[in-house]
Amino acid sequence: EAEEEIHFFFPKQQTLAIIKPDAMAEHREEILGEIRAAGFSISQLKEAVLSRDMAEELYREHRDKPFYRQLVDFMCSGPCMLLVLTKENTVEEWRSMMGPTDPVLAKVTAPGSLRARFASDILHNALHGSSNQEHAQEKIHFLFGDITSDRDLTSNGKMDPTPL
Ligand code: IDP
Repeated sequence: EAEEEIHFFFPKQQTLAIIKPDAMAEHREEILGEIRAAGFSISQLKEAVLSRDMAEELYREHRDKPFYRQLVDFMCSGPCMLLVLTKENTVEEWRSMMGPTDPVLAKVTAPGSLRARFASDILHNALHGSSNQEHAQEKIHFLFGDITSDRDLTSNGKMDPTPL
């Protein structure tokens, strides 16, 4: 009797990841390496200095938080790397790979996570990742516009910086 192979197809999902200004100089190549090693496809990638307006829009959901102004200042303080990551369950997997928001907590509960390793404090925490699929789609569209081709830049190494 022939064995039947059962395939489960999970639709690929996209998330927005950002290497924040604090991690760009020292840790960007290592972070990109880890992203690739974890099996994410990097379907979009660009380096940019966010304008104030863009940072405000990116974190619009946090506009009433006490740290909103600091957060916007920080996100505009230098170049970021903006990435669209594609994988199964990518929103959740990328958040789990980043670890908790506060590196103090991350070091205790997720010592191998990227924030445990690379974040300085709860504000300067190295990385962004969308919290759900709806935000991911909205912010990807905001930062990249209509993505027509789903390029896989995973093995492409470096790209020329593309200022916004
Ligand atoms: P997340 O990035 O882990 O999803 P959020 O609560 O969505 O965390 O906060 C967005 C960003 O705002 C954080 O990544 C961090 O940079 C900053 N942030 C969050 N909480 C605080 C805080 O209590 N003080 C200062 N900055 C904060």
